[in-house]
Amino acid sequence: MFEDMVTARYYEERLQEEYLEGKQPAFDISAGPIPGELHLAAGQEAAAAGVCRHLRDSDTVTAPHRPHHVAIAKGVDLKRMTAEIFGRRTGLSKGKGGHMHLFDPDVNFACSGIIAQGCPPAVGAGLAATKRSEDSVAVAFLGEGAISQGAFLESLNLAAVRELPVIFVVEDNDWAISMPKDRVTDVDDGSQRAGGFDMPGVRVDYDDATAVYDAAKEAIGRARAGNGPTLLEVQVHRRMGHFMGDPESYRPDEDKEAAQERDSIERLAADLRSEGVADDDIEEIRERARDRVDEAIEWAKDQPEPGPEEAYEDVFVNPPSGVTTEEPSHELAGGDD
Ligand SMILES: Cc1ncc(C[n+]2csc(CCOP(=O)(O)OP(=O)(O)O)c2C)c(N)n1
Ligand SMILES: [Mg+2]
Repeated sequence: MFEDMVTARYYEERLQEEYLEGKQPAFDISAGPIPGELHLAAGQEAAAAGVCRHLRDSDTVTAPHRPHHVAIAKGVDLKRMTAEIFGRRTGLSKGKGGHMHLFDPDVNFACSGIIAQGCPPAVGAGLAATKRSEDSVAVAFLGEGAISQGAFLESLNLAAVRELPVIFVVEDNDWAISMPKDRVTDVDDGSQRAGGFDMPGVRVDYDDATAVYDAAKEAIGRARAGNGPTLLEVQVHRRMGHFMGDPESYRPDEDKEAAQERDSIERLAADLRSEGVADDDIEEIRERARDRVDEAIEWAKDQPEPGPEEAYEDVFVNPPSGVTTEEPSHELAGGDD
């Protein structure tokens, strides 16, 4: 878990540097080697690490728009994921998806920029496992801002009614972009949603990887044994803005400071030390993580970009409606003009 967490944190620190290249001083979101939005998960690593430690490659995980820590903990290929984020041809989605659309069928991982969108496919994966008499499980990660979405509530219902092996993991970082939780949800504890569907609801109040691990062990064991779904909420902390470049002018300073003060990585490091793990061994894990990340980023930056003609490949409609490869016809366009 510690290695997954430090890998995710360092990975995102490196992505930040790459992302900012060429975007400043006026913050041009389309400039630089990683154009578009970038949502970082610093402060949320414990949720992913504690849950995914119990998973096999054959288990399915869906994640939302803040996916890197989950993808890393699920074992997504780091090089191909990085190439995807840089928009390169060898990326997981051939460079067409970017950081919010990482798909890795080798380890059954998918994510989406549409919040709560991962819930129905996770229920589908759970249903498929049941029909095939396999003991695979599916885990849908989502933010607390998505717990009133229809897709989430309908997924809870179907998973409960069919007793499917699905675990819904809510990462409660208290914010949905600039919207504090208490302005959009009346319950403090999102796991209470489970009660309405007659499924267990569990909340881990602190972003302690070990506590998440214990709670997830029970939920995943339950699902694997054919005893149905669980809703697990984990209190995490958003150490950064909603996306890179977010000035966070809406966020009280005390809240920002509180998020900086509690760091689940340092907490786990302290736990490891108290269990007798030597400082050198902890440092070795950090170094191995840094080397792996640096190598993935260097590799990805060397990869070719897709050609314009590849835009029409791997799409449902080809060519997309209204697009033709033929030269425009002047006659059709209106005679002499
Ligand atoms: C269905 C849908 N509505 C709105 C958005 C725009 N949007 C992107 S992120 C976000 C807030 C998400 O908050 P939360 O679920 O708490 O996740 P967090 O960003 O805190 O990780 C919104 C509203 C979206 N992506 N999808
Ligand atoms: Mg949130």
